[in-house]
Amino acid sequence: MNSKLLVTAVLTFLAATAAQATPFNGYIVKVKKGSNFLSSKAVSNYGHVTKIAPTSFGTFGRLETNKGLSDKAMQTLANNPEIEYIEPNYIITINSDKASPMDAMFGKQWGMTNTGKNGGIFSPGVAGEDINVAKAWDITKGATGDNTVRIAVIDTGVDYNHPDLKGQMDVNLAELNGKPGVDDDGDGFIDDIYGYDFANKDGDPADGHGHGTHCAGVIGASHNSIGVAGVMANVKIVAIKFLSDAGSGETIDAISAIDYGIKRKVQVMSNSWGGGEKEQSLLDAITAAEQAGIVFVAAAGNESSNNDSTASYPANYDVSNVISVGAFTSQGAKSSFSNYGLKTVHVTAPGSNILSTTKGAYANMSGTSMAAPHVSGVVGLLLSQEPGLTPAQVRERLVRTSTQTAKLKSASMSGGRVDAYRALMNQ
Ligand SMILES: [Ca+2]
Ligand SMILES: [Ca+2]
Ligand SMILES: [Ca+2]
Repeated sequence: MNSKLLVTAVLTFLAATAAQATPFNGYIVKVKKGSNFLSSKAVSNYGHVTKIAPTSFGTFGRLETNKGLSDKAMQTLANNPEIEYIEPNYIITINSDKASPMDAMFGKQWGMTNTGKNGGIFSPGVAGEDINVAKAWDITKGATGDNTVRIAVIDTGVDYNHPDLKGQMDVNLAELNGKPGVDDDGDGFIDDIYGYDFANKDGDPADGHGHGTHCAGVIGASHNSIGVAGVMANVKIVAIKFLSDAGSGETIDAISAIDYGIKRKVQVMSNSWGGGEKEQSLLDAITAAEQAGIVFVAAAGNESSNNDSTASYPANYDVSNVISVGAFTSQGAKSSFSNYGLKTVHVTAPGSNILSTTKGAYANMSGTSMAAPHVSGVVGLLLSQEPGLTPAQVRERLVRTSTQTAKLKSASMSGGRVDAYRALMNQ
């Protein structure tokens, strides 16, 4: 009787964590009267009890683990006759201040919150030169994103098993629960659970390079107490690989990648790649995405050149859904490598010395490649709040609500840096 209730409680908790990653520190275990489970050897199979609270309404322990508990471990503990229940030990903050993510490395993410000290070894940074996203997260509705927003990372793949990304992926359940080697959902792609790999023509978009995983982390690394925090706490990332593990690819595969994103009904495509000349096929693919209402965010390029006079593709395709993104440093200046252009680069975002997820780890990377996913994340936040916006309206909003600065005046059309808070508030 009792155990049935406990199982329900566990399942409720699992559903809750899937919906939103609320930060917590270990687990609260309530033991039954007279139990010495908290000081027993059995508990060490799961972690360490670092706090015991004996109260008038029962005895509770804080169980800390290195990696969190698996669903199976939660179930086993919930079924233990000595335990009344187990649940996450949520972090509680005062209501008047912003709820900063508790992620261990968040303090190093200057692009999210620039403290003037976290810009890196060579440049401590200037406080406030960031995308103002912590303030955006304070707005209640849609402020940390929405699980209905799907963002395609079109790149070298994504490490979908990364502890900071595995809960953030868009999972094709028909394939997950289907048969290997069979196209279970009949979409034309075999075993495409997390996305697809157009470089190797298979259903596994794992990232052998690290670049795509870095971009994915900027957009949506889990707000979970470990590692880094993405612009969006709630998001569904689709991994679309067309660049090889060496970091290069072909247009033919790029257009397949875009087509696949349209089929997966993503709202945003994040593109941190470029090269080649103007091509009709790529223009057609981007136009098809536009007609499907998809925002196409593109890195402006890393040649330090003016895109108004020397076009960089795909950023320079003149389609209303393309948002071309240049990069700025922790000092608020245009990154030296970043392309610029008052007419053809729309906005700028953090791109120098950016900490994010990489293949099984974390690393700093620099490039307009890092700036673009910051913008993809902000677009995701905006579409969570206002799902009816057209790509052209999204672009106009980001340009108009950017915070203008003297240092970025001639870097892009916006004359400043993307501001998540102002974009969401439309001010
Ligand atoms: Ca399929
Ligand atoms: Ca299958
Ligand atoms: Ca995290």
